[in-house]
Amino acid sequence: MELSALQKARYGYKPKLPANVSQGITSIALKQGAPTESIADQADLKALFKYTYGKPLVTFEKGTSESNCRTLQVGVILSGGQAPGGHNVIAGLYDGLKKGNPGSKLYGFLGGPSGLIDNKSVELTDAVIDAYRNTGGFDIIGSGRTKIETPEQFAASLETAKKLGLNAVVIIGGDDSNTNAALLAEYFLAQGSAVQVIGCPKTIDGDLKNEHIEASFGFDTAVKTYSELIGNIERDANSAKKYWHFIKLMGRAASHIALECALQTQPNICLISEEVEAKKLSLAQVVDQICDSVIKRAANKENFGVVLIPEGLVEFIPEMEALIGELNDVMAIHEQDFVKYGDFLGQLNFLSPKLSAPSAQLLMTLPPNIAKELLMDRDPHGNVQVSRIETEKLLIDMVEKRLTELKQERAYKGAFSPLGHFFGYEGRCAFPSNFDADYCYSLGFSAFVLIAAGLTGYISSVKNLPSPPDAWIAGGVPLTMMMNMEQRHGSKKPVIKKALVELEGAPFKAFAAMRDTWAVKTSFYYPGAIQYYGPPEVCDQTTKTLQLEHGK
Ligand code: FBP
Repeated sequence: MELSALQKARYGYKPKLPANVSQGITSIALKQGAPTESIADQADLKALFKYTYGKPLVTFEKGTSESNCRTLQVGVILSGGQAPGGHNVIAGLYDGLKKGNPGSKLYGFLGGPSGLIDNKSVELTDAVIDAYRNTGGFDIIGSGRTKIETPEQFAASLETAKKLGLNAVVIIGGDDSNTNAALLAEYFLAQGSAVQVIGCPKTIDGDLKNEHIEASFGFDTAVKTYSELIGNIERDANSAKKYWHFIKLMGRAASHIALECALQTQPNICLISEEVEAKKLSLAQVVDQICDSVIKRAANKENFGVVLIPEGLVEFIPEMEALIGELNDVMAIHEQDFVKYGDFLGQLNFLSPKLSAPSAQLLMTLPPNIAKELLMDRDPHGNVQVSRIETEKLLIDMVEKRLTELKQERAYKGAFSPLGHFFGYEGRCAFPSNFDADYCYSLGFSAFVLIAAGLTGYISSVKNLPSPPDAWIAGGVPLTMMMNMEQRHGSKKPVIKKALVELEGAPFKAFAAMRDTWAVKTSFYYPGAIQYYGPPEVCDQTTKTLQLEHGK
């Protein structure tokens, strides 16, 4: 295959490592902290995770550790949606293993967790790894969303690990996949197996973060890619002065992507799902908020603008949230019968009587395309596939109708030509930014050290991210520490808590301080494309979210 000039150049990029893992391989020693507790539901989680609950936080320090030179066999899985930098996690893990002992082996499970269940893997060699260094995508081994959940699947996973003689499995995934990693670690120990399980924090959504995991990888590159596109659209809007662009942005439940893109591009409106929920705003109130900006801008003869919409919005509008929650439970409980209905009307008639009266009424009054999208398959973790719900079209439709009403009420005379966009897949496989290239490589290398130290049930962590990489601190966080109990598929399950946008957090406050101005006055900001080569202020800037969260 012919390679692009950038791809060739990126092969030569040498990712930077934190100072606490960049000394000689036998000088990286483990430093243990105090035992930990889960963030909530401690008694339930202690009972469910008898072998892995309460382990200490760990970091690495200068010392001696011969165990880093053991011959190890490790399997790696890419799980869930693509995120820029996944290849570098694998490269960092591979380089760590080979530095420790050239006889160590890394196997890549094909197509996500199902590769472990079905024993489908390839050995990753120098040639394979070198062809994917610093590139986007998950195509090195593929990804998938299979959840390891039945007793048979757990047993098959252990069988595969035994057949390959694995010391450890590394699962690179989001909150659900790392929950799966925690369950697998516990299962292996409960079966008397020494196979270790280590997770890595991946997701463009940015919602796998907490005090110890400062960011999930891929967020940096994805938001920079979307912000470039939004900036370009803003400039087009400001040139032609005739369209209102409604841009839905990926991010699933959390609005981190939309918020970061707003901070980078200063659009007229950015809806934040978490605020909509906190203020219990109805769909009509959200629509009025947009109309207010359209009308005020029209008064200034600016019949154009940009609205950012987080893809999970519909799940946070109280009446929609109630409907989706009921649908999730009803569809899980009656799954066998529901799947028999192939057509939308049949499904609607089957489900409606099982819903509360307000939810049934709402489902019936929604535009048919939106109602249809709400009934689509859930993902294997029981989530609505919000990327497939055309919220931007729903809002365009409702804003158009409301503006017609407001022509009299508010003497609105402007023109409204809306265009809908959805940015999601465009950003998930971009060449990783220098930040993501370094961060991911460090996460992979840190995962190797955790394995060499004999740990299981941990997620690889790299902290102090707003500083340059040599000041980063690599280590590990017990997965159970990040868990609580939540309602899933109709019953309470242990899960890693999703980090949603905090309304008291600095990123939201910075946005809230400016949005009234942006809503009326054209204040667009054009960030341009990600730069890989050049001065650090152009190439190595972290996201505004990360900077603001760390008081920068
Ligand atoms: P992960 O949580 O697995 O990282 O996926 C992120 C995401 O890109 C979401 O933003 C989006 O809703 C979803 O994946 C889309 O899923 P799919 O790739 O299955 O269409």
